[in-house]
Amino acid sequence: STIYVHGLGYIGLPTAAMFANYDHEVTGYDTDEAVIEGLDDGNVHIDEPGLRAFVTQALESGNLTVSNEVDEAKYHIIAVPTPFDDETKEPTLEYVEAAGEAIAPHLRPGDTVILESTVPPGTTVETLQPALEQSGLDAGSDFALVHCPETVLPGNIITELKENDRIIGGVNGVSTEAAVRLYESFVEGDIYTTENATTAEFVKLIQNTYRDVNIALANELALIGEDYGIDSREAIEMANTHPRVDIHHPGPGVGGHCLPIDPWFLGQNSDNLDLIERARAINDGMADHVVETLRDELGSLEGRTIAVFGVAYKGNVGDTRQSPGLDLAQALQKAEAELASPKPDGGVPPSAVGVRLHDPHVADQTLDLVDRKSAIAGADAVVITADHDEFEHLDPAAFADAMAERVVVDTKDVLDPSEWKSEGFSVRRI
Ligand code: SAJ
Repeated sequence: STIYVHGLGYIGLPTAAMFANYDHEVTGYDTDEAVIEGLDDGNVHIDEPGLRAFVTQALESGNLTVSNEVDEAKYHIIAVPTPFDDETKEPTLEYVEAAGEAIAPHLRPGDTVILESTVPPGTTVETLQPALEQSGLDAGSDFALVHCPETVLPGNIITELKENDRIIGGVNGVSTEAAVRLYESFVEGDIYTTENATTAEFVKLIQNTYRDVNIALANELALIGEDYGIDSREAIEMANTHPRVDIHHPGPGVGGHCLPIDPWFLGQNSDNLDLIERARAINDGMADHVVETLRDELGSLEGRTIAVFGVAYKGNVGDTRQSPGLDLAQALQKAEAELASPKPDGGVPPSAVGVRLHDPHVADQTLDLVDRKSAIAGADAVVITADHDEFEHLDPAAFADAMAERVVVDTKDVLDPSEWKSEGFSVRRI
């Protein structure tokens, strides 16, 4: 086929289907046999609005096929994961390297290799290029090599794939042009080209870093606002009426597999991260702030039961990677561990904090999720940590009846505070 897509995850799969639905012959490849077998049977393994129908259309047209082997293609698009180790702050680039090594034996003069995975600056040239050049061909002169970062928002992937602008940076001009011609077949936004691949990698990372730092500012303003007893959300909204001000929303922390990670990618080969590292720490600190808010409301957390509504990393998605809701659960459990450690006077440790997790979008069996009713029965507080549509119309009267205490902490501004207050709730917001 014309295009080989390496890695059929939440970027690779929609991208493969997109090219196929725009009349290209596409083969989707993944090292995970289960993914290939599933797609062969028409099962779409990524939870994303509209994706099932979109992929089915591509498969049924015959333009998209899947394979568990790599073969020749005019274009190779690499969309493999680049997981990040939270302890060492190091990315794993071995999947990028492995994709390059898998392509090398099938690479021909005139072919084009495009890296879409998010990577630290320099990866296309320093990691992918040598792997591909094991073919004996040279990047730039024999084959085109390009970084073309994806910028789609989970929850709106298909629309954004088409409508967003694209940044394309090749190892030389010929490479860049080859990729521009390919993406022009479906991209309706503008296509911008950069001087080289490293610049394109950098641009992608600073988009997410900008958002992360901006949210950290919003979170810091929320804490300062509390000191002055003002509603920081209202204040931010007012500030944003200025034509050159665009402060993001505060919340329980920043989750997902992009914003909390990409700033660290930026720091892989630089010692100059300062504000960016502070921003990360501020955002990571929001879970502890929610714990403090609960302590403030409930006195002690000893023996309390807290219902956490939302373990997805944001509203209306089922993805729990770097989830603020789970971070909060962990912070509460840490509070629990502190409480449970033996007292210096040898007294009996107090009883633990109970945490119940509820999320209508998450199917993960390992998480011990409970339904709404079981989550709130006898609970001392409810904390909203994801802005799912389902949470907008919760009935405060039902919560008041079921709960032991009437405390709600809305970290995502989804509830109408006056409705809850009229049912006797103490309502805290971030
Ligand atoms: N969040 C806030 N306050 C806000 C906005 C978001 O606390 O004002 C939180 C969310 O609740 C969530 C986290 O930030 O926990 C990230 O959510 P998000 O919607 O900002 O972004 P992602 O991670 O779903 O997708 C981002 C997008 N990047 C930008 O908007 C610059 C998307 O366009 C990228 O393609 C994606 O990262 C990616 O793959 O890099």
